Amino acid sequence: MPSQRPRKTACSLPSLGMDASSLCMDTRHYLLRTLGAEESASSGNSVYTALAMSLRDRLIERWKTTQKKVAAENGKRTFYLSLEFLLGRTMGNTLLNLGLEDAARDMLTQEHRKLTDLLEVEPDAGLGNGGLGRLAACFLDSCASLGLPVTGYGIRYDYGMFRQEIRGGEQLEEPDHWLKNGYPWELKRPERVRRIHFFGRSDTYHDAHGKMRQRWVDTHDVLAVPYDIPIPGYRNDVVNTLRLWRAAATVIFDLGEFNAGAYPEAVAAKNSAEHISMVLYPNDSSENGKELRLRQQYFLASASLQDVVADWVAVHGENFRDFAEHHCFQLNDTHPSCAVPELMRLLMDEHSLSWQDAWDITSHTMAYTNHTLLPEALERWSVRLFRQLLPRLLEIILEINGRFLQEVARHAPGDTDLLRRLSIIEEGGEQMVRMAHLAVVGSFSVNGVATLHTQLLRDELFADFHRLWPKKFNNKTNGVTPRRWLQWANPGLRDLITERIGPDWKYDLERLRDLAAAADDAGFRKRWAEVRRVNKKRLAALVHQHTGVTFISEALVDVQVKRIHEYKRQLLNALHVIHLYDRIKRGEAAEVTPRNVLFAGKAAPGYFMAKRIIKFINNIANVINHDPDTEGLLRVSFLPDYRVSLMEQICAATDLSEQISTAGKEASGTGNMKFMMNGALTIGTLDGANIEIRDAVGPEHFFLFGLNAQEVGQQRGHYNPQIYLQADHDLQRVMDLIQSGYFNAFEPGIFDPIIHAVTHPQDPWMVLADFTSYKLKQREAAELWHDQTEWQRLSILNTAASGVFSSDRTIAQYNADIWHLKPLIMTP
Ligand code: GPQ
Repeated sequence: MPSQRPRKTACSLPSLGMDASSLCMDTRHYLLRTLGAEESASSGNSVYTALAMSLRDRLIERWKTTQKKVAAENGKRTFYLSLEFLLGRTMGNTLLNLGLEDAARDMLTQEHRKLTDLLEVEPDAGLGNGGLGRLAACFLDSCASLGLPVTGYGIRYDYGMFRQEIRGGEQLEEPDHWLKNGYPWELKRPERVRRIHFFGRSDTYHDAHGKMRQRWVDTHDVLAVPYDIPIPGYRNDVVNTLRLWRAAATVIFDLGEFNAGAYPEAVAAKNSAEHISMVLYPNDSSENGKELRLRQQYFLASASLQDVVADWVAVHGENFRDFAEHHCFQLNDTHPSCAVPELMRLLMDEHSLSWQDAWDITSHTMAYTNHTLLPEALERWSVRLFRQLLPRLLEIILEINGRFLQEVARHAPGDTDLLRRLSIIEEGGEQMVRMAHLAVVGSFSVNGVATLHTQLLRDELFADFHRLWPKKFNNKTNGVTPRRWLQWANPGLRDLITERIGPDWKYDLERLRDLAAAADDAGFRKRWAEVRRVNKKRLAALVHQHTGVTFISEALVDVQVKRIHEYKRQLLNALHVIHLYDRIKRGEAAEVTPRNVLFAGKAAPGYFMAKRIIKFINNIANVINHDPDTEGLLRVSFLPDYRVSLMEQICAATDLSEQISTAGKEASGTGNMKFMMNGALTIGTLDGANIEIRDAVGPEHFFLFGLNAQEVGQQRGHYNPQIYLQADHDLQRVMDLIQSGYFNAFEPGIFDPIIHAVTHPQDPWMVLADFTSYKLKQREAAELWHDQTEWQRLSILNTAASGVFSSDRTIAQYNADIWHLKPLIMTP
């Protein structure tokens, strides 16, 4: 073993202090000497940037040590490939994980500044749509906190998720130029740039040994430039990497065109290369099908795999024998599943492996997570587009499919229908590549994200595959990071919990169970309620600031925040709100429990119904909030621009969490977990992780309603909403009110599509079927609210039972069943 003594250098750097005064010195250094700010008149933005730079130095120190350790251990590593990482803000999380929160606060107090103000300067990194992207961010936090050598790979979009404004009750989309003031948390790595091919053709040639081989020629290339974001673990000195790729032109200008006077054309060519990483597609759980999106997908897959393969070759040369033992690629849905044929291509075309050797490696390193059963979200790309854009990849996909179908045919001779169903290529109309089939065939593991969801994958979506390879399928119920979603979002509750049960829960969330005993302690309940009351006041101020709606103090805070989608059934909630209003108007005010109903969420810009639902909610809110009869009884608001940093405030202040999707449609849900962790009670269907939430807290502590997934399945084809309408007089009144134009007095007809959606027999979301049981459960919840002793008791029991929904548990399971990584133990 060669000695590890550091090389002698002219000067060595002292390690950075972790106290307020070191932080203060460094921050002042950056503020005054690097940013050149004036001592007396520095803006919040420059102080934020200077503090971020001091924190980044501390991250980089630990990052280097972690990298060295990973290299020295030479163990297995996982690469999490995702088109989305919904990071939100980074400063607070960094302070929390490095243990520098108090130091930063003290330092700022001395400067007569408030940490809370500074944190507001940071824009959210909105590089994702919703649950899938946020899950990736939670997973990175958990991997680092568990000391697992996991690297995230994604795209550095210039424009993240659009900013939502509400005007006249309608959604307006504004581009989110989140990088406009610079992003102090990233480091550009120009020396690790990669070249990505597009177009061209596949060429057959004979290599030096006379062997016939394929290569991809006449390509148009784009460069992929990596930017690294450090991902710190929770107080363990581990810092992992999120590497995001940005597209750049291969040559700045086409000199030929430039000299011929075609200057604008030359500049345009540069722009067209850079378009690849320009903008995140704002579709959530729905396919988009645009060519640029396929370019993004291949760009990510190719750049990331080239990066990993280059690192391997740098150490092991062209010997790939142990490559599979050292690598796992976790595919976050099918979006990065070009990785399957791309790894084949790199190994065969660029590193001369045989098909069989390349396939052994690929099919033992790829693992696929499915996040939805909705048919509209299952990605399919036309063979025609593939042939034009990625001709060599298509060739490989067709070969994978040919060999796979041969294997199936050996299993089930003569069953041509089975072959048709399993094929990676869909025939019939235009030939399409089924990306989910490609991912299943190419991976050694396929997982769903909640127990019910995985069961439905096995029994329905992938039933044929499951019969073929039962052991490939496994469940990994989602989780959320308790650092951001409890400790950071709810410091009041965090400190109260620690006071009661000690600090161990911060390292093992299942220890929250020790809190259950405190649910019967009146003194503790009182303090619990007080913390939540303060959080609710803060939320009320936020809602007032952004919507002008004044929440009723001490009233039940009833919240549904998530992407707007018909399957999530914001409409069911809206119908219930109208029902409450109707009760007030018809003289039952005394029986209505005071309630603030909060909605928030973005609609995909091209999703007509989702946008109309936003308009519907806003019109309802407008009528109700302006009717004096509702004073002190009912307030409704739609908070614009829902994002990670808003959820941090919302989840800490919610009493009743609405998880009301049509059973069988929400793969898991993760917002449901954030609310539970912070002590909300849930009203929900037997869908996704709701089922596991209910099991964990106890069925008697969960407001369950609605059809289950099996019943929804049975109704399909003979669903008749009229039956439900006729059976519930309250529902009839609600529909009549909408029909009468009560909520659209000056906008005739605008809610006809909504009336049609819920009343026609093809409504796949069966909104009316669940109305009556929803209404009755809501009434139960409202009654319980009057018994504050019992409500607070259940609130504590929810938090106490939420430990299993830590993403640390999820990641530990990924590691035990799929990745098999050895945790890094960092010793100082
Ligand atoms: N999910 Cl396929 C998304 O947020 N976007 C997507 O494109 C797809 C799934 C969600 C899914 O709807 C939720 O039920 C899950 O909790 C979440 O992924 C994470 O698994």
